[in-house]
Amino acid sequence: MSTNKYFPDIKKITFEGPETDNPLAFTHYDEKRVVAGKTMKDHFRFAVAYWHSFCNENSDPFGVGTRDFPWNKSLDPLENAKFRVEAAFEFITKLGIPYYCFHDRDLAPEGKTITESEKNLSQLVALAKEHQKETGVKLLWGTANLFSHTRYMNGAATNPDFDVVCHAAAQVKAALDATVELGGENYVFWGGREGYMHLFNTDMKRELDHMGAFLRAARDYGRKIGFEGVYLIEPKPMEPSKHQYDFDAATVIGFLHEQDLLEDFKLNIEANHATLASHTFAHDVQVAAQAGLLGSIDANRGDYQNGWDTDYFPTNLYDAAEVMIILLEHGGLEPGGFNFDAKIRRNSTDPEDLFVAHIGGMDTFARGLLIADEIVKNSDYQNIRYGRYSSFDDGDGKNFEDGKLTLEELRNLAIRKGEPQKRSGKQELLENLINRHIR
Ligand code: XLS
Ligand code: NI
Ligand code: NI
Repeated sequence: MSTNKYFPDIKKITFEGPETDNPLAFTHYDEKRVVAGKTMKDHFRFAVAYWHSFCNENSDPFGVGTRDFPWNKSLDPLENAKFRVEAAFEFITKLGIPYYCFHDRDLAPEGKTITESEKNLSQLVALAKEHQKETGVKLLWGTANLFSHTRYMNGAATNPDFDVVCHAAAQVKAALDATVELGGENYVFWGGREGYMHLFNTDMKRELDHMGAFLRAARDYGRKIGFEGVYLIEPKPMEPSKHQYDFDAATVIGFLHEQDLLEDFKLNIEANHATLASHTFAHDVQVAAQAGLLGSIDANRGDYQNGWDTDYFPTNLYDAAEVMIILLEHGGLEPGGFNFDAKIRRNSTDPEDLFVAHIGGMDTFARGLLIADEIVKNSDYQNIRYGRYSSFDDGDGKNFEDGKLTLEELRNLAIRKGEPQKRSGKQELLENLINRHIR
């Protein structure tokens, strides 16, 4: 373990099982336990989000941050960034989570010039690399923060000003260099400011084409420097822009087709972004998975009453089980994982709260996996769900699926077959069946 300075009261978190009342132990996440042919560790590939856990002091539009950051010891932000790496790796190893994710600006502060920013980042990358080597912790994905700085107020890759696009490219280049240097398995694009506030001042078609050109250039550069991982686009429908271009999974898949990016890109589905788009978490996971494009997951949850990106830690077993069923049916996430893009609440100010929150999230998904495995293996769920389509398995139904029947032929079949029988959709039966397994 790297240090014992920043969370001195916390020992290594271990699995104690469902009966424990120790809040600093796992009840269900047992990294070595094999479920459906894989260890829990490999099913989830859980990651800590550097920004929420180590950069976000929990300020909100109404007040300054409430968290104490013992790693902010210096007046020099670059020095603090070095302490922050130490603190992060202490947390990560104590929690026993195998991965982390960062934005360039989480790891190192922006300098006065592009070159200075690049230097800052490479210093911190070198340090993070040492810690990774020492602890065995790995980088799930890197990304560039193309939304906080004022220069991006009108967009980054979709900015109407070419100079800003160049600046964004410089940042992505450095973030890709950092990701490759640290052995990152994926690279994420979340288009925070890629969208518009009003159509009156926006050439949407041109902006979308610029985004495509930008992503193709980034892809080519990454491949040139040896990035073999997956590029991920993270959909979100609104906030900070009124209308974000990467609205939801279906929109992004259409965009990837149109811009010829399907070979290299997949999706990073965030629970709270799916719900902001008026979908369920499971809906967007399903849309991505059935297209063969489910890359990774940002695990968090929204709030039934609040219409913004609350980024709560996930605690909903029903949602977790539903999503884990989809993952079991579609063969998992690798090289993606479950990144906790989630933050503790503003009034959660004890150092242990960050541990408790992650433990809760990991246990929720571990339970979700156990429930899903039971449902898939030992219930009628799949038979009822997929059995509804059995009339397409052979005969004319199969011919239709294979594109062999014309509209006239279908019409003639309708006459021959007569009025279809009523067939129940069995929704309540399935809902009850799922609930019976949630225990
Ligand atoms: C914000 C996004 C962001 C991305 C990474 O809503 O979820 O955190 O995951 O830029
Ligand atoms: Ni996210
Ligand atoms: Ni989010």
